[in-house]
Amino acid sequence: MKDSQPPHIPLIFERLSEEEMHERSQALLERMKGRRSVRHFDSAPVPLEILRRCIEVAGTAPSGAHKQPWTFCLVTNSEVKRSIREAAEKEEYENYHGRMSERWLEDLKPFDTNHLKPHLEEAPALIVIFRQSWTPVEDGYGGKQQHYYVQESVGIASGMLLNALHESGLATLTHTPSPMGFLSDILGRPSNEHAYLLIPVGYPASNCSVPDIERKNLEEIMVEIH
Ligand code: IYR
Repeated sequence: MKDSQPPHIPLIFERLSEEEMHERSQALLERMKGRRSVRHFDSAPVPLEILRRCIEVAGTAPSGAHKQPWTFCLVTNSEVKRSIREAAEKEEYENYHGRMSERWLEDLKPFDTNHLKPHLEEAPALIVIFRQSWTPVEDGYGGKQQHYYVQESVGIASGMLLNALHESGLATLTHTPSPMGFLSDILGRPSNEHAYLLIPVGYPASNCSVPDIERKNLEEIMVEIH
């Protein structure tokens, strides 16, 4: 059994004044209140370097045993986007015409969604997040390195990606066509990976509108125990 400790290094941490903490958290709240899911994109291209940097931000997320169990596929190729749209619409047609409950369809009415997904072609970029349940180990026997808390880890990284993209001036949609197996086929991902989230990214179309919905206020989402 190994008893050696991995090397530790001093933490770099800047302790801010309370005033600065207030300013920063308030400014972030105002920015984040403006984030909306967008379903109508301008087809103008977005700088790839920004997208890559945002994915790098997502890759700073914490993960179970630091396994970093994620792969981000950045897609701008029109033919690949079209294939993804066609496959997503096929699945969504089944969802909207039988697989989703009446109650579910009722709950979705304010969002004006249906099985048609033009945003998958209109958005200049799609980021498909894959979760890795394990990684292959080079032991000559087809070994597998197990991953832990994969859903939680990839969920956190996805949230950080949405935040980074919004902060960088881009609009997103968190899209979960279901089932998502077609994304592995189209993007040629290995069997240890499963599609987790499909995120169209771009600028909103000039005539873009969003549902007039309200967020729960702080009192509704928090209980305090002091
Ligand atoms: N995946 C379908 C349906 C859908 C489900 C939920 I929950 C939403 O918040 C929005 C849509 C679709 O993308 O249309």
